[in-house]
Amino acid sequence: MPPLTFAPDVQAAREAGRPLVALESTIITHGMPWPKNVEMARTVEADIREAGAVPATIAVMEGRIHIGLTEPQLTRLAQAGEVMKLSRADLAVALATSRMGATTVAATMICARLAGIDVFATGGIGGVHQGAEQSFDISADLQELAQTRVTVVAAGAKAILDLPKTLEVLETLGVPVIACGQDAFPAFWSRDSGLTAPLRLDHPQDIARAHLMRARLGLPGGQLVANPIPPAAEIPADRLAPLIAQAQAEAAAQGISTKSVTPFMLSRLFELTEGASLAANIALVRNNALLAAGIARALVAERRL
Ligand code: PSU
Ligand code: MN
Repeated sequence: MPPLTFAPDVQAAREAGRPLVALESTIITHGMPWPKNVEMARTVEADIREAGAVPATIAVMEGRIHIGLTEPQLTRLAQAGEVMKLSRADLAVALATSRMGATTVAATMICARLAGIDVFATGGIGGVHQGAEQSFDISADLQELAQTRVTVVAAGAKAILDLPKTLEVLETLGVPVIACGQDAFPAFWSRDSGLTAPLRLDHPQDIARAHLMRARLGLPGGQLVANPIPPAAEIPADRLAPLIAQAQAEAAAQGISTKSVTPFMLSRLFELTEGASLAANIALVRNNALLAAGIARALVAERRL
């Protein structure tokens, strides 16, 4: 039996068959600075409730996978200095040794699946890093999408990544990449990466049906739903490009590698954009939470048919 602890409201939702949306915690501990991180987490949870679903923020504490955090747990996690960043490789070690850990997209998918939650909202997924032909830095998030049956709603992937290579790897792994509301694959802070997404579905009901169809076909793996940032919150790609290049050069000069690459790039960009990247980040996560709630509701309705 996996060591799962459900928050009381999540447990009640499970028993009543209400729609649930999983949320990751690495975005809180390694993706945004205190106290904006905890404010974002609370706001996104409230958004999901308002949209008629129940949020379940996932993290590892005291040897248990928590599916849904209480308010004190959320604050403790957001404020803690030493939190492990947990991907598939790290989950069991963190649990076995009772370390506090925040789940990435990959680990959140694993935990959501164990908890029977089909839909997960985040900001951006990990992908193929620029220079991966040298560094081999490809996020475990991509492989997880290929093997764990959870629909992940993200605003595409950041321009700190190599987006064409990220789409190529997803195609190789057989992961459906579905743009919502447009043909273009979105690039996190910008609505259009200049690349066309392989698939497009504009309605939560269709995304829910495709999720269920994968199960009927016996296909493992999830779906990546790429939801563009709202127009008002967008940051033009040409404003970010030189700042991304600068942060990348600093990362290389300082020998930043493996798990530290993404957090380093995120925090440097927050500094270099004087907080503008953070405001956009929060807007897009909220937007993804709303779409995820719609998909979760549609799944409940489809299963009742
Ligand atoms: N991209 C973002 N914000 C994030 C992350 C990615 O725009 O917070 C986090 C997510 O938790 C993602 C992880 O799963 O970073 C990927 O890390 P890595 O590249 O080390 O696999
Ligand atoms: Mn990596």
